Amino acid sequence: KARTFRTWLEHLQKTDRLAVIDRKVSLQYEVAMVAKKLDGKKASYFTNVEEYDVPVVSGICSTREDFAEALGTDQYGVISKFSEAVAAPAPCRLLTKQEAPVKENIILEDIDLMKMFPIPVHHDKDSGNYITAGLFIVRDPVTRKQNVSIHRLQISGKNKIGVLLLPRHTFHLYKQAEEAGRPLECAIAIGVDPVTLLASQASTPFGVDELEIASALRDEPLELVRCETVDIDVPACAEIVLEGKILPHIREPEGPFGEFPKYYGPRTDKEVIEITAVNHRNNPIFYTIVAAGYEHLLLGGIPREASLFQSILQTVPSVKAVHMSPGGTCRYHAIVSIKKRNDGEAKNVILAALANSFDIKHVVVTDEDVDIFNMEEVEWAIATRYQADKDLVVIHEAQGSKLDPSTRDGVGSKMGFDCTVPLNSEPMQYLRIQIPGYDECSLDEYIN
Ligand code: FMN
Repeated sequence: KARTFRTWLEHLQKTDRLAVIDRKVSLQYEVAMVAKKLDGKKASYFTNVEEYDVPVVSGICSTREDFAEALGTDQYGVISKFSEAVAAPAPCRLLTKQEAPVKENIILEDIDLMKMFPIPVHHDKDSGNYITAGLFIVRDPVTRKQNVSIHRLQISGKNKIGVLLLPRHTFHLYKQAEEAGRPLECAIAIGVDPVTLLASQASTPFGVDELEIASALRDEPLELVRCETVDIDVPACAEIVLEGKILPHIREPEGPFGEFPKYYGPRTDKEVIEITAVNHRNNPIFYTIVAAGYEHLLLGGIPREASLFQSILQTVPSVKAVHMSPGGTCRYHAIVSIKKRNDGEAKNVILAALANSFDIKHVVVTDEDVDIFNMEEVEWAIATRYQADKDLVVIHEAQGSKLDPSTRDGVGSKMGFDCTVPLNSEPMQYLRIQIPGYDECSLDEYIN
């Protein structure tokens, strides 16, 4: 089902989760508007984008269940399946050019991205048209390992792109190249299967190839093919692959751009990519992720949960589940359930969670009976199992997310709520009220 972008779309259509929009739509806001209205409900497939023959798709996975299904598991198996793949990446398989669908069309001259593809404008203050769903692939020239991530890409000219590279793996490789006076070669793969898309977001030590994590998640090698103008291997079934290089010592204005916290990231001088080749399948489909939609949030959230779970496990082995909730942008709020065995343990969970990622700002720890994917249950635990004088942890002046507007350029406070029941409490004090037979009762037997 989830082998390629197209087979996943076919699967969504068969299961009535693909809304086909034949009405003519504008690239400016209208694609984003309709996709956002369908967010969390259905994927959108725009067949008639003003001035373009190429259709646009958005929202291919906008619920946790969608990702679970693509991974061949259920909601509760997502984190363990992802963690296993991160721990044991598997090799990819290189196809020949003739075997690779993305090589059906290769364009090396007169590249004009906006003429070729319907690249939308999403939010009112966005600086222009953005590619938001491209796997950004680079290679470490020393180890020859590839690195994959997603970056917002502003169309700045016919074959020129402005890119936001936060200081992680891709940025590190770019700085190495720039210091040596060289460009960093890159490839951008648009329209891949949801499993490969999710794998691109894995938090791994430097040197791990996320495409190999995709192979492990798929239980079969991901098929790759060599690029034309750069020394990079890309998913052979991608809809579109752009090839290019990030230029050394050049910075140009990029942004503002509506980001995952539902605020704008600022306009500043950023790195610039020159595109040297375009590859695409016959009848390509353009794929866009509307920033701050569930798809965007979950893509970051699920791999973060896998990494967070492993961090807490080292400190408190009785951790049961973790949830980075959408209201917390799937980055800033961590909810953790544990089977408490020692007093004080929940505070250790708070410390471990805050140490896992600078993005995590608020942590709520509950007992295992609380369904942490149900935010009403979480609020109930805060309301009835928490006292601010002894259950609150506050840390001042720590590094947080620069995209959180309430921080001072990323510096701000952290907070943890211990909502676990004291181990020595009276049994009746925290006994949940229960109606015998409630869980098994089916209303159909009582109401026609
Ligand atoms: N990270 C950035 O540095 N800049 C971006 O513009 C950016 N945009 C993203 C857009 C989407 C839709 C998603 C899902 C993620 C985005 N990210 C961005 C996050 C990175 O892709 C992600 O953190 C990745 O795991 C980093 O990989 P690396 O540590 O191997 O470099």
